[in-house]
Amino acid sequence: MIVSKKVETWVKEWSDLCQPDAIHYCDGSEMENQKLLDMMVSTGMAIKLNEAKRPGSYYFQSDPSDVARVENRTFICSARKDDAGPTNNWMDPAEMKKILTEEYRGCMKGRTMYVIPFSMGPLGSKIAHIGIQITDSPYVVVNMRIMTRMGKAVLDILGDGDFVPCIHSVGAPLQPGQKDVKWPCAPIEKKYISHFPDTNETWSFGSGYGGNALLGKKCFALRIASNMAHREGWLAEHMLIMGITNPQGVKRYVAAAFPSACGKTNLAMLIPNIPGWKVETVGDDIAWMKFGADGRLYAINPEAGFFGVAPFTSMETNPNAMLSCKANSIFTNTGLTPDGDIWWEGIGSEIPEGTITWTNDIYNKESGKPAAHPNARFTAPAKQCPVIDKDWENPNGVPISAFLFGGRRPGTVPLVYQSFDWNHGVFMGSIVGSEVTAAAIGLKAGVRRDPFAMLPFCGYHMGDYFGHWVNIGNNAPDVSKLPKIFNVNWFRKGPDGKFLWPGYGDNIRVLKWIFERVEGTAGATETPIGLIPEKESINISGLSGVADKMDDILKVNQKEWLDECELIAEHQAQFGDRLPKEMSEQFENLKSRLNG
Ligand code: TSX
Ligand code: MN
Repeated sequence: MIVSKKVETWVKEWSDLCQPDAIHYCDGSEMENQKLLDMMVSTGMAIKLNEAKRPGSYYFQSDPSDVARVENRTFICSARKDDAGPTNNWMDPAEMKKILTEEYRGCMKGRTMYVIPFSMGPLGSKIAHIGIQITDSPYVVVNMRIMTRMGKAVLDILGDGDFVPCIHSVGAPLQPGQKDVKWPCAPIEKKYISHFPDTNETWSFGSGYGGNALLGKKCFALRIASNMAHREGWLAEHMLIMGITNPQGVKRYVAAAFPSACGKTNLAMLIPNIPGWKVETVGDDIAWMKFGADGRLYAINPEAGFFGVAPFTSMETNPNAMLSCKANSIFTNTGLTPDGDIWWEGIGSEIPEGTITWTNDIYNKESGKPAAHPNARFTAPAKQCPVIDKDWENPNGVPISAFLFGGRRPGTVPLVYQSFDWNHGVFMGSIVGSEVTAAAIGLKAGVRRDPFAMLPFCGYHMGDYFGHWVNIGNNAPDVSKLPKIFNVNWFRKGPDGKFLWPGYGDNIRVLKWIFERVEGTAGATETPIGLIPEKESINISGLSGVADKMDDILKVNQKEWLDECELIAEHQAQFGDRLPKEMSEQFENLKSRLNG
């Protein structure tokens, strides 16, 4: 492979520090991938799944201490603490680099250093960016091969150009003769997921799991890219992208941001319950957006795969996700059945006798322990999704007509409402929140604010981020072509504690209203919080028992919203003088509309 002097020098610098036994430049080929998988099977790190049931697929169990992103070990190392904002951990970049340099010294002893050139976005797209990840984890290599465009073709495009450097080590060097474990990693206090926004770098140490280790995803495509986008005037967002086609064949694309556990992947692959409508998937997690020459906002999915939560994904809740991981997929921390397939809670079938749990025990119902870890994942190639959009790899992206925000809100928030204008929509994004149970966060239960679903992913001050969204509107080439902004809530509950709205495939009824608002053909009623559907402008034909609930599903209650305002005030206060004046104005306007 032809490697530029720049890349060679950089790799030399890191291999001198990390002292691996060998260096391997990844070409991305099928043969290389198979060799790595075979090697991991032979060392016991991976299990090959039954070729007849799950062709080309592999099973991994992580260390029990390394099962999720570690937000308390995630750092934004901007020059000034103020620029990281109140919602990020900050450390001085020089200090962090000093600590990590010592951690990285000799950290790859007994291991191979893999050099992974990757593109976030279609190769050669003007919206795409190239990174190179150094890692000592072969598991990371085979996942990055699914999640990004990876290998030789990327270096060919890069030439001697700039790339985003991503350094990763599991932080578990091997002494001569020391036997490896199936999932090497470092203890929690040695884990660091650090970002240097001023130099576009990511340094990750100590974890092999998901967003901590597959650095193209949350670290680069969101935390670093949000900084690049802020400086350069584009958007790097935690959003799915989907195409919606109406029965007349008119197609519009929407992008949607939801906090975790709201079913973003399910929405991205939704199978409509009303005839003639079609949904196609561009992406399920991240959107990078820039204005096109025609003045519209265009989005690409920077990823090439789905890293989806497995539990409760089933042929009922999301057949397209199940079919995406039918083959050539990686499963981490699911259960493993005796016939060599995977199983998880909510997969839609009884657990086979003798299933092995993610902790490598034989499943025992009485223990109360699940077979799959709640954050168990499938890594599946996007191209295997039955409803992948024909333009999902279009280097120009797809034009976005609407933004959707939402969360799990058992009360207060109606099924859908539209913003009055751009800044009001930005305000709606800025107050996104989701109901969490006490167990999930170890704090008091209630609404957890997750503005734009970017709380764990915005690589700079959240107040400045709101300002950036305001600026995108102010600087838009043509305000009339900006996406329209909506908030949705599939999770409102009635007095009986039951969900009012059927959700899933019936959400197309809401998307239809949004589509028709974009086209200018559906009616809306003004309320203090925004525009809600006119009675009868949401199609509920064929839904039993919903007609009587529509008033509750759509109601905007003054008292509930005045209470909500108290929470919004608390939320806004944390941003201090970095809260854009436009956001304070929006809040004042909301209160006066509620009181008016
Ligand atoms: O993903 C979900 N979506 C979006 C689908 C496109 N979920 C699962 C959330 C956890 C990941 C939902 N859960 C949705 C939803 O729209 N709605 C609900 C709540 C709900 C749960 C069960 C029912 C209805 C609503 N069952 C019956 O009505 C029978
Ligand atoms: Mn996500």
